Amino acid sequence: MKQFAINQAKFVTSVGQGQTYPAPLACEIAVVGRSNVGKSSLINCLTNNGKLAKTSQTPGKTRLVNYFLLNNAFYLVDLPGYGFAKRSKDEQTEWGNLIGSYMSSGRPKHLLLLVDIRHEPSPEDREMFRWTLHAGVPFTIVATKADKIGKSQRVVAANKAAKLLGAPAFAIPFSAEEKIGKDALIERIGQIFADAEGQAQRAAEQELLFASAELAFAEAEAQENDETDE
Ligand SMILES: Nc1nc2c(ncn2[C@@H]2O[C@H](COP(=O)(O)OP(=O)(O)O)[C@@H](O)[C@H]2O)c(=O)[nH]1
Ligand SMILES: [Mg+2]
Repeated sequence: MKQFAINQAKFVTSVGQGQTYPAPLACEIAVVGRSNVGKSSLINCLTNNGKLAKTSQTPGKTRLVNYFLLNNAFYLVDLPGYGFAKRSKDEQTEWGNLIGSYMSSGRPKHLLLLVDIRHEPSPEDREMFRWTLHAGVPFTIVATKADKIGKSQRVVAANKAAKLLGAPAFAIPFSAEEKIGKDALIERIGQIFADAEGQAQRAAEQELLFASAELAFAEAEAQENDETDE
């Protein structure tokens, strides 16, 4: 099979609380994690475009759900980060509402949960993980900034971070800086995309089946009525 690649990426739109999301696609993958964990850098790395998602702004400044269209086929979504201490209560509520409505919208087909490979997950990381389980959205854990630790420790540290989050002990070690784990993550995205397309296809086939069965049923009923009329 031809290897999956990301060869096209463009910004679509930013969505704030109460605003309309873009027309849905079969596959939508959201990038989740605390401010500064490396969400935007990861998106830029995957798309080979250093300017696509804005990086290293004042942490917490990104308050919008940013949509990117990849390969003209699926969305990669940059979600606003959490865990910025200087945030006011109002801002935290705003963040909670935005993420809450996004998570329960049925739009995300998969979440990339980002944790820093060097640090124990924060209470907010764990909270976000519980939210993910609650929403029932499949996820992949990505341990960012893997360049910051020795090569021999990366796999162990990444898996440990996943375990501390409360998940099965598996995470992809990743570095936007040194492109560590880039191929692995692109391959994973390829699988997610293929699954989502397959699911959408099956749903469409099922709908067609229902429609034709309903039609046949209505026709049979009409014929039966004709016969009793005679
Ligand atoms: N060493 C290293 N630094 C990174 C990596 N990814 C992101 N950063 C840095 O971490 C900071 C926050 O990155 P950003 O992508 O804006 O994080 P976001 O807030 O989660 O979107 C920036 O200064 C980045 O340069 C990485 O893989 N390795
Ligand atoms: Mg960002």
